[in-house]
Amino acid sequence: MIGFQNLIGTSRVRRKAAVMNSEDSCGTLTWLPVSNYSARCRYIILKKGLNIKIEEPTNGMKSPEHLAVSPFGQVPCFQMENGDAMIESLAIMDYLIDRYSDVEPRFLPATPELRARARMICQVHDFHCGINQGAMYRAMNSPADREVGLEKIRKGLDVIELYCEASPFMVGDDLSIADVTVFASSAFYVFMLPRFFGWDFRDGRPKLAKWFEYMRQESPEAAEVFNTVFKALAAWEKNGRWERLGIQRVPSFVEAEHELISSP
Ligand SMILES: N[C@@H](CCC(=O)N[C@@H](CS)C(=O)NCC(=O)O)C(=O)O
Repeated sequence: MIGFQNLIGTSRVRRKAAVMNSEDSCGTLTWLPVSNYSARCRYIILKKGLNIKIEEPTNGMKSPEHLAVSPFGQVPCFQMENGDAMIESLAIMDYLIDRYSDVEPRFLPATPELRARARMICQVHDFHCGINQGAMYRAMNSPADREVGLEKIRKGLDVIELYCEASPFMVGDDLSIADVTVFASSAFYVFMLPRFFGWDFRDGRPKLAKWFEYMRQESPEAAEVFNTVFKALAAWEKNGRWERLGIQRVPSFVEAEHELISSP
């Protein structure tokens, strides 16, 4: 079991004393380092400085132990203080934001309109980019199917570009679930798209490019979340994941030093 305090010790977050000092954890997040959906929950946990245990599935994703708390055999899932388990990362994020609404940052834009827009961006991400993300790293029936999936991700990103304010956040003046969601997945886009498919998610999307430059430096927690996913993908590549799929690195791809984020 890894408490976040063991992973990162330099949070500038203002914390509620009861949350910081409690010996008892306020729940358990089950995750995998490569999981972007887990990463967005973890971002909130780290930024708020919550005393939540973070652990990997007991005996693997499809074990009876994990299926008992996560019926689809997926991550993330969250076990609350009262023992109830919940799945679906958006719901977990909502719960953490609501339950710890008095702990900064609140992840709530200032008005109902902005809050609705933040959630809309999350849902555009989930229903267009997230649902098709396997096209970047899973076996598909054919190269044409893979291209269809990638095209849907492109279209989802185009729509997110439309709504992104880059102010510097996605929406309004505050960090929100929209930033957390797209930033967690940006580790996927930065790692996989240029290496294996020859495009950059920022190209032709100036607001997303500006927003990403800000988010890269947003906080040590943001950097930690991004780098964890990125390094897990690098381990996948080292283990031959894309070779086994018959996908080679794009010959012109040049590894850039600044892809991993140095902690601000
Ligand atoms: N809608 C779910 C999606 C969760 C999901 O797809 N998790 C991935 C990891 S990022 C997973 O567990 N994949 C393994 C599988 O589906 O077998 C959520 O938002 O939590």
